[in-house]
Amino acid sequence: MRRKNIAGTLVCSILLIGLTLYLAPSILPSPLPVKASSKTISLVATTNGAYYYWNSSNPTITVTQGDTLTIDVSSSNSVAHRLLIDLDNDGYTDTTDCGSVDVCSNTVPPSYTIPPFTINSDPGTYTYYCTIHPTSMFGSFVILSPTSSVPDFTILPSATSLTAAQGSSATATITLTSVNGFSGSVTLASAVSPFWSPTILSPGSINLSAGGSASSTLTISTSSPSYYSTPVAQGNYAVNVTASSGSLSHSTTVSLVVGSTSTSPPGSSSLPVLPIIGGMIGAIVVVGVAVFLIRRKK
Ligand SMILES: [Cu+2]
Repeated sequence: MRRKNIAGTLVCSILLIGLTLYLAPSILPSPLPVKASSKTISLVATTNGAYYYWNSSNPTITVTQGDTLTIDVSSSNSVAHRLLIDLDNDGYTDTTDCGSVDVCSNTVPPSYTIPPFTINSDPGTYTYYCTIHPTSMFGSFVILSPTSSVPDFTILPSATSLTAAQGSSATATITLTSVNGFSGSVTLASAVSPFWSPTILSPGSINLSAGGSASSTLTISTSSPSYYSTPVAQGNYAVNVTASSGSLSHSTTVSLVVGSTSTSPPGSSSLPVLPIIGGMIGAIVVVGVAVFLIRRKK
């Protein structure tokens, strides 16, 4: 009896794990946008050859709107320097807006720490200076939007699996969607493996507008190509569709099952297989737990 209980527990556990894995993809959270954070940067006035620079090379400072920033300003020499971040784009000469719009340090040396402040200015590229050496000590101050990152696009087929009889054709819609403000021309290409016939994408090039989406129709003919005497063989094929724009490239694969002209293609059952399996697993788990509990009572 004891051995049976252990076996029952084991079976229930395995079934529960199976059910969890089956349900998991639908309950996983989607990725979150980049969030603002607290940052501390340090700028040191240094000598490089005949000129003064910030940190030897005037590095580009990149922050995200909403960030809380602390800036440590210091000098490696005895000459006076003063940092000004020109957030209203009126140049380094106007120091009357220091502390209201522009962010400024006191004169260094000695070193000075600008107390933590929140980046509220619009995303964009600004300039930071030394108000005393503005022709050599200046660099870019970039504010990124907190919600968007790199402009990109996604590719999504209307179906991941297609079926077609020999001598006919199969179609799917390929949808491209702009992400993070992407806009531009995207070129589409497709190939079937193992190779047996060309595919058609109409249109073959899509102009995406920022935030928009557009589609192309993928058609795969299973008619015998004119240079073959035999029709396209029955079996499983993979159709790969690639969308590219500049250095960006994304692809998706649609599986294709070619069946005979008279019978239904293999594996093309119209019954939704996964939900049925899920339901069966669920039922087995319920029965298993019930049997286990009843036995335990005895
Ligand atoms: Cu300076």
